[in-house]
Amino acid sequence: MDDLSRRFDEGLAATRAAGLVARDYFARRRELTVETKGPQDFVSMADREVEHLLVARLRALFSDDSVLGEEHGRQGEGRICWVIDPIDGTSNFVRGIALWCVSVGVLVDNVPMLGFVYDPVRDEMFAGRRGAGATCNGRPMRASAAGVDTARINLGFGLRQQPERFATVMQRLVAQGAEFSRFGSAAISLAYVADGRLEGFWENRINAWDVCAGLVLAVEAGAVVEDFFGGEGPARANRCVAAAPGVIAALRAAIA
Ligand code: LIP
Repeated sequence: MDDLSRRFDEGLAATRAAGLVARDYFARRRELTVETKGPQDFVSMADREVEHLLVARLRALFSDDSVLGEEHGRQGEGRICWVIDPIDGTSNFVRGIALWCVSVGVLVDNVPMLGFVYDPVRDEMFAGRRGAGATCNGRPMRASAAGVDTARINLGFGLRQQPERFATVMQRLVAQGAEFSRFGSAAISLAYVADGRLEGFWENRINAWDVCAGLVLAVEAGAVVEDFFGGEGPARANRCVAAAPGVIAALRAAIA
């Protein structure tokens, strides 16, 4: 078994186990103390504990690998890096809205190679490996074949973004005939683009842990994806663009 195959199997198992722990916290969310890291930026013990469990498990298995997590930052220097968002969609999670997931990606020399997005409420495991396809609970995924006039594109908005710019993109999409929505979970958005449930996703300044896994899924399902990591690695917030082939031109025109 090659190195990435082992990481695929272990990463999938670890993401599922983490999701089940997160789901238990979700069921008891009224007992959680919710803190804010900044305006509209929530965190609770659930995020910290799930990340801690994932990091401990993955580092015990792959001690030479590095890890980058939303809550605890970077550990290690290895060229294989596990990029972890313990709960993507924390704002939904703490409000009791069942639209969040555990997201775990693997970068090799800053190229996203593996991705796992697990929605434990719906028991949907989205998994992908670069060059080998992407699946939802084992079923191969394919990006949508729709054109812009039947497209729905998810837009991400964080406070790092200028509201005027966000509004302009929304207006331009609607003017081209597309529908838009906002989920509050970039990882679920990208998994849904991969599975043809949505035609696109855009967010202007977003962190690597929100999108690393989902980008692998989208690429492998045949969506058009912009290079997020470039030569710079996962340290910097960047723009995330992913869309079905028939919609990418309209999305690019809207965000130009
Ligand atoms: C959040 C996202 C959301 C995005 C925010 C934020 P968190 O991640 O995935 O969709 O708009 O910028 O980063 O904080 O829930 O992991």
